[in-house]
Amino acid sequence: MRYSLLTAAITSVGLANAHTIFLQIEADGTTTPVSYGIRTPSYDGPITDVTSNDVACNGGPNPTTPSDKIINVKAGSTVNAIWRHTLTSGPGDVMDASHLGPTLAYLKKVDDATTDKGYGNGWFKIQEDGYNNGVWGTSKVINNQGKHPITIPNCLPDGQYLLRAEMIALHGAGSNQGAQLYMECAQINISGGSASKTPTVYSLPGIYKQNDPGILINIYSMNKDSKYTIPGPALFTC
Ligand SMILES: [Cu+2]
Repeated sequence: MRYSLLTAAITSVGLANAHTIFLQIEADGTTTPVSYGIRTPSYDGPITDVTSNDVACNGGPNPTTPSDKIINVKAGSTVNAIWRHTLTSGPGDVMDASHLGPTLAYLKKVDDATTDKGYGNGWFKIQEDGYNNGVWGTSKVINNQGKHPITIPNCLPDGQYLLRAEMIALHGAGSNQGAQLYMECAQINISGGSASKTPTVYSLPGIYKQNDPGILINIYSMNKDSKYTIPGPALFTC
């Protein structure tokens, strides 16, 4: 009872004003302007239906604005996806601390990053940070001024990709469609890669199921030694 009351209280706060948007990239020492090369919505709400096309690059209930810009990224470098509560928030306002869960990142090779719809086949996971020693991946991003580090693999073919950065908030995930998925897609051009490995690719929607153990979960029954199963396919590595 105690847990469910707590969950309900936190969930209502989360619905009101505690969401987040991936709106900038820091690459090679430069931080892009807000929404530059990233399809950002003006409303910061989550996607909760993991079977919807909107789970790829947001949209639907949160319409996104297209961008004709592409962000250059070096293969093998670590970039930061930068998250903020709203399009005008500062680094001290990333996401409400109640929003506990994993961080993830995916790539999709595309012909034209400015026009590819995003949803469908072609995605592979390049970063994940779940629950370690009682600390969630999202807490690290909140405590790191919204910076979500993502290493671009050095073994991919050069060219245009969509980079999908994601945070999944599990504060209300004990009930069906209670997990809050936050994601945006950045339009990037990778250069300097060795093109020596081909990733196995997956479909978005498709990689998540509503009852995945990392999606449908009561996090309030966990302790610091609990194991958490990060959703989605295995991590691609070079
Ligand atoms: Cu929220």
